[in-house]
Amino acid sequence: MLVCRAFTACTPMMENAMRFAPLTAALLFAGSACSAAPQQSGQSATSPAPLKTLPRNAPDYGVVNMPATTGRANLPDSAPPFAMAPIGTFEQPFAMAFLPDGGLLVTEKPGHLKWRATDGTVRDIAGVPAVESKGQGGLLDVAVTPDFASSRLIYLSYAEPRPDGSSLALARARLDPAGKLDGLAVIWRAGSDGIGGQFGANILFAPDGKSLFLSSGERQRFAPAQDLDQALGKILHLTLDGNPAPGNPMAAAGGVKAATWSTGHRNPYGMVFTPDGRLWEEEMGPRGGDELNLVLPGRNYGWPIVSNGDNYSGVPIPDHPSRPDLEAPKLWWNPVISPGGMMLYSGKMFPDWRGSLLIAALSGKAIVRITLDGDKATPAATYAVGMRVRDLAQALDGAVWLLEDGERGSGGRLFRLSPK
Ligand SMILES: [Ca+2]
Ligand SMILES: [Ca+2]
Repeated sequence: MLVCRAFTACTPMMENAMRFAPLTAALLFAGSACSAAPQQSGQSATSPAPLKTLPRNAPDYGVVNMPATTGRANLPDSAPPFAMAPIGTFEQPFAMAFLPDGGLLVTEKPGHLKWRATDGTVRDIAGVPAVESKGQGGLLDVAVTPDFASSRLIYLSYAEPRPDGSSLALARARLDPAGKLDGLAVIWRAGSDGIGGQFGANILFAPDGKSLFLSSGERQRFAPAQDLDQALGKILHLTLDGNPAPGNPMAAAGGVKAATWSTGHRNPYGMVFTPDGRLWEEEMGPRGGDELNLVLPGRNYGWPIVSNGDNYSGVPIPDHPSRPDLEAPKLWWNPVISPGGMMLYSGKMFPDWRGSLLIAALSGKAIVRITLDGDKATPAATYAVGMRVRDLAQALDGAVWLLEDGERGSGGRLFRLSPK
């Protein structure tokens, strides 16, 4: 209850602090004033942190710290080369996806799926599943199938209410042109029901459209990210029906293992395939530990054994170089930027951005642009926009649409970005 109270009563900054903190620290924060949120800046990127103990609810992996010295991606702000036109407002929006005709679907965490038509009118879509709307939970991602024009299928991820808390669920339904979901079916559940935010919940279709990837956050529970029998802190690779995809690294093992693509993630909010077939992923880390990863099948990305950040509770975590057997991030941020959604730009309106990753930064209040060259990622720009950015998407004409984060009771605006 204390955790819930803190989530609902506090400022965006407090929510930021909460999402990094282990539950033990969250309980501490809940009893204090919201203004007592810990500082997110001022931590050296390279100073070695003495290893004391891991959080009490994490196993002691017995590693010794070796500080990370490369890959820190923070840049000074650049002047945005775009103008921002407000074109709508939503209630606690979380994600958006374009339809082939240029219409837009927007999820709102309280459990509403909105359909913005090309003429700008917005209506509610009926038949959305019940969600647990609390903290970072609720109706989360929406994905439009590559063959939507013929199938009219969409996928939704959300916090599903369960007797003992909630579970990340993935559902599929047909979007009737009249504005309702037909044949909604839950095709996958994370299990490990309980409390905790950080669902991840990002849905990405494979380049051939025949399977999908789903990110599943570790829900502030640490150890499950390394437990191969729990679908938390993982990237899953599923068939379009929600079964383990054939050819997965542990396909023969059955259960959660058979569905697992990679392990050791914290709170992965963004995934993108580049045209060369590489899968890039970003995730919210603890204090000073946001990451951009190149995701390879069967690899372990280290959480909570290692992180280039440390816990908000003050407990250090050994940095990635301490365990070279675990995959290090290609880039990391300290101070954190709190990455929300991520997209790959491919349009004509911003020629310089073609092939760049664009990351929505929540606490960073910016669009972060990353250039890619094969398996190398380079920070290119941080465009300060003065608001928490929840998600980004590319419109048919190559404009970038930006969804502002909105707290309970206050709207999150939708903007169209075009060159200045
Ligand atoms: Ca990591
Ligand atoms: Ca660390």
